[in-house]
Amino acid sequence: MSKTIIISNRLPLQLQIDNNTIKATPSVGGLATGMKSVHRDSNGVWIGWTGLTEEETPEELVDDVAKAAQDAQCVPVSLTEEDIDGFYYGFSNRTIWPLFHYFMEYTEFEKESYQTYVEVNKKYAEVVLENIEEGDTVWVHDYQLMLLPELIKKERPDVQIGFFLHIPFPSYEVFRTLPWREEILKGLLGSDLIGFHTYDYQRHFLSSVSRILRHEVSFNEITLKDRIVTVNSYPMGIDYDKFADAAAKHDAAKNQSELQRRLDLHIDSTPDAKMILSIDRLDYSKGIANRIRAYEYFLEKYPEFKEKVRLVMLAVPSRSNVPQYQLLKKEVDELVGRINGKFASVSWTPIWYFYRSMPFENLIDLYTTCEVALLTPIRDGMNLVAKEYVATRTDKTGVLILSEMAGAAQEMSEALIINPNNFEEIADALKQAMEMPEAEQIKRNKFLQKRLKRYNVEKWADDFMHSLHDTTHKSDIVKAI
Ligand code: ADQ
Repeated sequence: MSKTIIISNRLPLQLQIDNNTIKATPSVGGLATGMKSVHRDSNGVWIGWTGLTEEETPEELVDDVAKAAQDAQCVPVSLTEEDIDGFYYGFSNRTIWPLFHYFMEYTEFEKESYQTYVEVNKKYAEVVLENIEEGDTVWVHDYQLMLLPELIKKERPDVQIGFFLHIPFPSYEVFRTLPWREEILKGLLGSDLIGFHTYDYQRHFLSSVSRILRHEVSFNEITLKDRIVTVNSYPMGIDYDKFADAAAKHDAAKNQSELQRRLDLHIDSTPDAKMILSIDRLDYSKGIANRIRAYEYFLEKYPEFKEKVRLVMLAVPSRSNVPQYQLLKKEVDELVGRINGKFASVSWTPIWYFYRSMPFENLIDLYTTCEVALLTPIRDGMNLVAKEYVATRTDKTGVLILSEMAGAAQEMSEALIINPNNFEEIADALKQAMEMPEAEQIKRNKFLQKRLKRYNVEKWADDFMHSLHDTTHKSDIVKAI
């Protein structure tokens, strides 16, 4: 029976060693939840790294790692510390991530880390090739594995390969600066279908393929010697019901979390104050420092809102081995300290800053309690937090302020869309959000919710898989000609 093999840098489960035994916990990110149903229904495996390096895994636990992965229908790729250094912290996060998010000044071009990226992509390919059977379909995810499609196609031309990029694809003028631009494009073209979140990323990719590799490109197809590669956009959705149901249960719950009790205490003490929420990984692409400065500007421009607002900012630690992330952490700490010092009164702290990951229940507490969400990425492939916030607004109140640089902005025009570099616009949007009548909030969120519910993550995965299966027919036609 044919199956779908999913491949991503990390597996949808986290392995840890606790008391010399392997502990597995499921990952909760967008990719893991999104692909859950494809994974479950396809009787296929998910291939990726467990989070434990070879050095961290004692010899006697190697079989237990494989067993824990197998129990979750997964196959681990074994990586060393050196691999992770060059492949993950190196080429993926110091070259591709900043370049594809237009942070040229952070982009490092290092031959050694590219070399490790090549070697690690080969390690993934080895595991994939060991697990492929005739008629299987392969779905590769994200920027860490852009060479993988070609490596698989070379050995198994019979296998249907899909690739989805979760981050933006930059314009040709930016992409062309990459010393390994041809290798990356050729790697991706091993796929039969390449998917992006938005039409713009798709367009940028096609333009790079036509200018750098000189392949014939028409509309959304690239013609190679022996086959056609289809390129299309599939805006990723969320598990809408999971968020909406959790929010409905939250509203009805008698036993509230400690966080919710504390939030309620503050609401009781200042009933006419509003809470503005922001949630992201601590990443320079998310525009966190700019957001704090824009909030400061808002308090200066509209001082009547002092003591009437509170910015609740949740940042999840991320890639803390990369120097830019350490600098950003310092910058955010200082900004929060400075602004709280400048504006705070005995009864009011303008910014509540949490630097940690939070359990799902607490995310729901924050989503459902805060009247405004302020998401200001400088660049963002999609931004699922924007969608999750809207999905949890059970009574349809709440205002979403969203950067036009997030892929999500293209589908969420009822939000207040801002340019994250324009403090004037952000301050005015905050004022508009504070004063927006409830009827208008409801009207806007009604449209947003309807769209998010219809095009949820399952539909996204289904659409991609259907298109991937359709590409078989196109390539058969080319072969027949
Ligand atoms: P990310 O950059 O990680 O993803 P995002 O899309 O916002 O960004 O997803 C973050 C996820 O983590 C959300 O599902 C959110 O609920 C969760 N999360 C955030 N803060 C948390 C916290 N403190 N504790 C626990 N969970 C938290 C990349 C791209 C995005 C793209 C996604 C999916 O950069 O642009 O939308 O992939 O393709």
